[in-house]
Amino acid sequence: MEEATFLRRWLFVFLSSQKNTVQKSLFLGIEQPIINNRPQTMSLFRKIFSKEKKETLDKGLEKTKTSFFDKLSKAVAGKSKVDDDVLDNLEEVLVSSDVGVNTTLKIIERIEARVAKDKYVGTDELNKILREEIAGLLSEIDSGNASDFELPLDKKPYVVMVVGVNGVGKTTTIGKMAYQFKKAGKSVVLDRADVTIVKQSMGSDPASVAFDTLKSAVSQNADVVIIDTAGRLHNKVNLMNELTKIKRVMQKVIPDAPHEVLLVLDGSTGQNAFEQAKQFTAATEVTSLAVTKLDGTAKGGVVIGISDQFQIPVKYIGVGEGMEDLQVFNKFEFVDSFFK
Ligand SMILES: Nc1nc2c(ncn2[C@@H]2O[C@H](COP(=O)(O)OP(=O)(O)O)[C@@H](O)[C@H]2O)c(=O)[nH]1
Ligand SMILES: [Mg+2]
Repeated sequence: MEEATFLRRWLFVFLSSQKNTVQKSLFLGIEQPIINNRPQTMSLFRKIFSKEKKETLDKGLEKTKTSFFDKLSKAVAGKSKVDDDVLDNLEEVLVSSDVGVNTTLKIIERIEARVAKDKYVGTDELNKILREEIAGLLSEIDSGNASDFELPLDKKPYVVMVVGVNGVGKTTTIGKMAYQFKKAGKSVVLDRADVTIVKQSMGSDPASVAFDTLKSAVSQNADVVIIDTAGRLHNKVNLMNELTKIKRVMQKVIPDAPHEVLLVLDGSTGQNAFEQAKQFTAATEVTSLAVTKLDGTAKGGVVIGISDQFQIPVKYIGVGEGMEDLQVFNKFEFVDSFFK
């Protein structure tokens, strides 16, 4: 790419994302190793989800999809060939769909490399190329075969600590997870609590509640324990102290707990979700993400951007308010639903 074009593009992306402060300079002069990231095209056509699940996903992504393809068609209007103009417009489309600056630049650079290699790439091929590059990007951080609510066999009870600011959908997501785990045959009897949910009310000490819950889960031989943490985010030190304390207390009962720290993000909050991911990953070791409310936003690109930028797999996505509307994230099905 010519330096001037690059700088122009970079400046645009920079200006369109005032809040994103992550090292943009990383992208100056770095070549993306495209060969290693060849998308697994074949897998895109394998059916992984059931018909019902697929319909739920299609419906949940409808707003994002419609908005994205409207913008995309405007971006290529009157063009037959992917040139610098088209790439500039595409960049705008991706950024305005909340894909995020760094990930957008990555996608654009990859497409640019393909265009340079193939010399003439028609705009009619752009969908296919985008789909492949996005799937390739997602496959860098997760294996992609997930579709069911499963638990590792060697951890019993499996302890999930759920974190995130107020209102993102933690409690709702936990309710759906509990429902799905039970449905997946985790021999759940709510009274005996094979799935134990703790709602930490204001005033009770979160760490001692977590301690009691783990104790009772162990004595009941539960399959999974899901700990709901309070979402008040006073400041980073405060948050770090609180989460560290909860972890330490849990480890008195189960030394390697929590087995999973699930950060819940509201997909409709765009750059705020990126900001929260930054704060929480700095405060504790986040191992997986749940992105909620994708049905309520036209900017579902946040899923692609956040998992790429933070290199944390998206494990669940929320595509509605019903119990069935929490899905195990599968990148192939996601990209497939998005581009079909
Ligand atoms: N449309 C939609 N709403 C959701 C989704 N997940 C959560 N919500 C709603 O978000 C609101 C806040 O959820 P809640 O679980 O109380 O958030 P918490 O404060 O993080 O525990 C509730 O009204 C939920 O119904 C989703 O995937 N789609
Ligand atoms: Mg809550």
